[in-house]
Amino acid sequence: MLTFHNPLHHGHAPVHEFFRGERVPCFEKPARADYVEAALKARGHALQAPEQNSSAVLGQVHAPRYLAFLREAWAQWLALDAGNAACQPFPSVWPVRTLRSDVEPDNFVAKLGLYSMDNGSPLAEGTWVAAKAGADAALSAAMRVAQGLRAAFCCTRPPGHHAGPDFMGGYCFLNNAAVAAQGLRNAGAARVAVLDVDYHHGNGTQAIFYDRADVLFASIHGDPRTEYPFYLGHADETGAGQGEGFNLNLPLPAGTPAPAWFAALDSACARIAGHRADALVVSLGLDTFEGDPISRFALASGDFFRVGERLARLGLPTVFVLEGGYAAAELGTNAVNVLEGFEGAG
Ligand code: OKP
Ligand code: ZN
Repeated sequence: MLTFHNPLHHGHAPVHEFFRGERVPCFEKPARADYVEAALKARGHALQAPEQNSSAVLGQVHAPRYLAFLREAWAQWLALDAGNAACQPFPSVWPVRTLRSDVEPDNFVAKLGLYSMDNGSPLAEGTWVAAKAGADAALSAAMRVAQGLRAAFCCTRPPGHHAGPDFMGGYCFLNNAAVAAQGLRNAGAARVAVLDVDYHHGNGTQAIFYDRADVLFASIHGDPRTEYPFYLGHADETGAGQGEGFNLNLPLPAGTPAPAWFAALDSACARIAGHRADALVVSLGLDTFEGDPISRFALASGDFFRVGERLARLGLPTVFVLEGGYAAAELGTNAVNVLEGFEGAG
């Protein structure tokens, strides 16, 4: 499958995240994408550098002040205190209910709270450059599909589906799947569907398209009562305004075995077929794998071929965008199994 990779992802390499207040090594690490690239090459899939500039499309899915913040973030962090080059920034204050989020403070770590949904999305020196190149790769895949290719894959990190209109979160900064979907709309697709199969609900993608009828968002994920992102992803979130009926959440309990997961995939595919979409974007998280260290579904490596086969049966031009998956050494096998399952059923 034609794959656009992110040649700049290594610049996003924060050292630690927090678990129960303690520093632990980042789960979302450069080796993840390296493993996927290695598996793609080993199995004969060509890798290409991004060939589109996503700046304009980013402006359609993210708020201008958030994009400006992210672009300047590392420089502002360095300017805050001497010695910050060797440290990781951490938000100081989050503007929760009753606090104002319309006024952007000057203090960088306060601003970081304004634009963060969690304490677990560390910034590094190369975060903006890496995230921007990933969005460029996602748009590149979408444009090839818009031009008639059956399918393309965007192999990138950091992931994107938790990043909302004006916030980062869950290791995500720019919403690559939203960029792909909006790019397809701009290129003439009247209706687009985004299917998110990552273990974690794609709250950012849902938020970006929640009041729109042109982009259907469907997601299969761990029940937010017990799983990240906790504050979105329930079944009663069906869309708002014009977008009412164009959001489908299929939360499943942690520990759900593969057969029930595939039944949910059938339900999501039925809804997507009903949307009469012109194109499909798949937020391809592989953390549904039984060996994932931070997730609790039970797909085996061989099951991922069936995921690709089922998606191919929708018969839609399809853009795959890499999201999560933290069993790094198996990530490449699992990702390429989906892509080859899709191509084999094509
Ligand atoms: C991103 B994606 C584990 C903390 C997990 C957030 C998980 C984000 C997942 N100790 N924190 O959807 O795969
Ligand atoms: Zn995930």
